[in-house]
Amino acid sequence: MKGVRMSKPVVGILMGSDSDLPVMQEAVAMLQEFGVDYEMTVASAHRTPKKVLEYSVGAEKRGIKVIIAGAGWAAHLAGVIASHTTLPVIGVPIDSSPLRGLDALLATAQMPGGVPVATMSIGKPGAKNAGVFAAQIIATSDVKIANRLKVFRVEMEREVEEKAKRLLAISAAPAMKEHPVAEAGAPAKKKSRRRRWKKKSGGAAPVQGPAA
Ligand code: RP5
Repeated sequence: MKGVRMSKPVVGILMGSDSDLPVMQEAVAMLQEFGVDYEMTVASAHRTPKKVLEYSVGAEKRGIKVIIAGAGWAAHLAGVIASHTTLPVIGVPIDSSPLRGLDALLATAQMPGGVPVATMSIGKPGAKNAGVFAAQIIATSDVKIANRLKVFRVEMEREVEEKAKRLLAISAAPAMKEHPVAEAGAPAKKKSRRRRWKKKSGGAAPVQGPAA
């Protein structure tokens, strides 16, 4: 993948391979939503260590304020970047290996004291949060972006309320059983242990109390 660069990027997005792009695209979408300028390229801690070093050392001087690093497998990318810069580094563990990102999560999160990586959750939601989190950092000195983040929260709240209203309407309707959410809903109520015992023995169930 060729590097992508906006006019005055303040967030740098690095990923270990172009195969990580479908996940990291979520971070890009968030930065675009909040109007944060970013640049993006492929750099691998293992395959192109010199590029990672050069990028990390030069980023601050070029005006980058936050670095997002996404990698899969033994994901050392975010940690290696963090070791070369004091810029905040956000790590996204990518679910590209047979271990479905658990390896990348541990490799990204388990940094030794003194060299932090703000580790997001595995995969697309993590990449999305990386974009939001980077915007939140930039927003500490940019009121326009701060306001967009506030609008984003309000919209999220409204969406959840709409979902709740839809669910209420479904549960009130007679055809509720046909709705997939309702069908997959609460399992049939289990009889209590006390009632089951009573039925089996034909007598009163024992009442649990302190041992004599
Ligand atoms: C990691 O290895 C990359 O971040 C990617 O998730 C994974 C696989 O890379 P490719 O073999 O697809 O290039 O370094």
